[in-house]
Amino acid sequence: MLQSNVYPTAELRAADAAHYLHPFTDFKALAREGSRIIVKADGVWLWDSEGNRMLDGMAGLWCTNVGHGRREIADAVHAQMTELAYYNSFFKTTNAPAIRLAEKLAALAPEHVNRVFFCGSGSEANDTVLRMVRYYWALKGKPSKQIVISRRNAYHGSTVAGASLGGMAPMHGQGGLPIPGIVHIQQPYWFGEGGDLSPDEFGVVAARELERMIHTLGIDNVAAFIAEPIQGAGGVIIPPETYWPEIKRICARHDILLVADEVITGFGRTGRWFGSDFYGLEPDLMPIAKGLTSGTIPMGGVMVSDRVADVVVGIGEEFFHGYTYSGHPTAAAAALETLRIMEEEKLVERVATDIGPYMQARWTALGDHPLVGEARMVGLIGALELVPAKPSRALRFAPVGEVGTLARDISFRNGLVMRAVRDSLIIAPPLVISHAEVDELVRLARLTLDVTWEALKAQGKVAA
Ligand code: PXG
Repeated sequence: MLQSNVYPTAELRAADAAHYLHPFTDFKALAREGSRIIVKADGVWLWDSEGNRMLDGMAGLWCTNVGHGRREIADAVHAQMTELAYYNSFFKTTNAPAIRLAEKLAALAPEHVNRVFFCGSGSEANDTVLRMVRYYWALKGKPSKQIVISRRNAYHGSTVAGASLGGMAPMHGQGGLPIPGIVHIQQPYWFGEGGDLSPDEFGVVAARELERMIHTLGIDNVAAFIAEPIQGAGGVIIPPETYWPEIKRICARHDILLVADEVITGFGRTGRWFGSDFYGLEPDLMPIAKGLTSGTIPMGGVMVSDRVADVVVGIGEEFFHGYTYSGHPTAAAAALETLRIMEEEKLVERVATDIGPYMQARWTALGDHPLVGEARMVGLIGALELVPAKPSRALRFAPVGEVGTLARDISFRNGLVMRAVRDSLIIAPPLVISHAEVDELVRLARLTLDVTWEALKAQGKVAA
């Protein structure tokens, strides 16, 4: 067992506050409250420097799909680093793990997707997307097709292109984003924005906004539409069934490239290898990252369809784009081992037919709690919408986000890591989670709801 005195928590926290600028963090609040120092992880479990054990309901940050502490990946990385830790893929050079990984990804991806451009993260993948779609249309003799349409409350990364493609208003508010040439339409968030429409009616209405925007901008000016098959960071927004077929129709009709951002939905999260398989999207480009290496080593990529590759590879001369770490051999070795584990342990099938349905049944049963307006889950990605009263979707907590954060903090204290988005709680556990661990996760989630409910009752924010 971990001993808290092995890690000098107070000293580490002081150094953390003095020197380490954390991502997406309110620095004053962090310095006031002190950070939690994670020191060890195994399977679905995390330990902090004070010896507390927590169930990792978020698979790290939607990425440790094969579970923490996989020695096989450490061994593969060790072996690769001993042989060739790094070399680049510029100047007509390459390396064996990157080649094997590209070949493997082509085999796993939908039929019409057979190539990959490697990079270091999901954000870099989406920077690549922006450059590649514009390059594609220029090569096709349509250089005016420059604009990418995305959605409000989408998340596509934190670089300038990633944050611009994303639809997060607070991110746009810092630093004058989005950059020109990127516009945003309605998201298919029925629970929050569907009004009096049925989910199916709303799905069509939200999708048709794409068609309206294409007409407003002019077909000759629109390069692509980008979207996550299921929005992750935006709050696990699972679109109504009518949404994707209508989007597909609109993209095909107007000759707009469809980009499915698979950074979260890729690698088994939905019970298929890709969210695009789950929804039958047939996208032109698929940014990937996270689960590709199960979060062990940073790596991303853009999977490229034959339609785009035939132009970029077939007609193009040199695409002036690439990263020092494109096709990094050590990262590729981690990815190959991750994919080998996924196949050996049949993790995708497991999510589709075993642990997925098991968890969905238990998770959605939390919908009976007085605090829960909707409990939704596909594969192993889900959310609970917290509301002050039932059955209405119209009643919400004000100000938005306070109750979500309160519940998230209570959940941490109970030993379950969930993520809060607005006033919802998000879950996306490692795909290796056992049935007993699902039972424990759901027990802790219900405990969190009960404790939150009592706290809100004491504050007069819900009916007694
Ligand atoms: N696309 C999607 C769909 C993502 O979810 C990125 C791109 C960017 O990937 P990188 O590797 O550059 O971070 C992401 C990342 C959250 C959270 O709080 C989600 C992400 C990143 C950080 C925080 O839910 N998703």
